[in-house]
Amino acid sequence: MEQTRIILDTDIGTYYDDICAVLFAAQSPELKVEGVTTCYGDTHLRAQIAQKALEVAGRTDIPVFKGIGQPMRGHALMFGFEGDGILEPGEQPKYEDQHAVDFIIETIMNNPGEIRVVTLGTVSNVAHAILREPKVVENIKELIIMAGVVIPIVDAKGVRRSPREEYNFNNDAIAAEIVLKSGMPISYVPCDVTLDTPLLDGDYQRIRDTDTPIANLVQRVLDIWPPQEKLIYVSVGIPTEFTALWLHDPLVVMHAFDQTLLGMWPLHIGVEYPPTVIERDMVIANDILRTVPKKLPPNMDVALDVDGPRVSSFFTDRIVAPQGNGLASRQTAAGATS
Ligand SMILES: [Ca+2]
Repeated sequence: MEQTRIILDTDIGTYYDDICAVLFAAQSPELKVEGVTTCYGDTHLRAQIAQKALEVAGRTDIPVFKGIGQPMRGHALMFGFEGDGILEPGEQPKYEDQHAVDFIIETIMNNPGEIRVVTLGTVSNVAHAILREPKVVENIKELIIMAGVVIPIVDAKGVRRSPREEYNFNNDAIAAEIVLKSGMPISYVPCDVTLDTPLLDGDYQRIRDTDTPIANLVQRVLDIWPPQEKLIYVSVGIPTEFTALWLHDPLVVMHAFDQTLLGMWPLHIGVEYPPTVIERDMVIANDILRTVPKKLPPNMDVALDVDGPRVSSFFTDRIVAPQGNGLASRQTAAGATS
């Protein structure tokens, strides 16, 4: 089996779904994860969290690199649970010395046409890689982005679930603009689509019923989320209750090697900064990056629909599988024949 080679770029620690994506990737023999790179805010802490997740998964063969924490404009607003339930007090997992941007450039340029980069947070590291070595644009196989909004959706309670000020892009909007306009081959998976991938109750129960280090770690992280979600919403003036455990980030990792889950359409996505009503903060902002479909020649492939139930079961199958999910035996078998 030929493996899909990816770099996983993540703001692991803010929400629950990045660590779920890292563990899903670690448990997927279809993938050769060249490295995990961290973005946004305290990228040192995030690298430690990623390293710990890979240790739990028995995948210390995957190197972890600290990336860019500060957006090109403004400041990183840290929120979320940032490692609670993952790192023990005082625990300091050791990751690589090389910088994430150097690693991304080196890996792409040494393997032209081979490497997919999957971004699960800000696209700061990719933007810096483009600025430092513009040839990554023509040498990357594909950039798969989980970010932004194409068609905002409002739930039955009138709460806008996919806000125009979506955070992965707007936590470093200049980086997002550089990447979206770069000409890289892009698969764009906006959060209005990933919001169709709740972890279903039966699958959540399968994780609870599984007593392995990986399943236990996922359960600890998922258990922390509902009160966090409530605090995040109430802090911006929207009373809400727990909604769902969406599998935003695991979904885009799946798409790297299984293109049957998402309906992808060639579209032109423009980048604009029109005055934007931010209902959550009750202000109008002039610096919010919006991604808007245009009736122009396509510039990327855009996800417009998803098989949500299959995402939930696929994710769960990998999380409840034994550590390594047969990966070592498959690698040995591949090595024996080469
Ligand atoms: Ca993320």
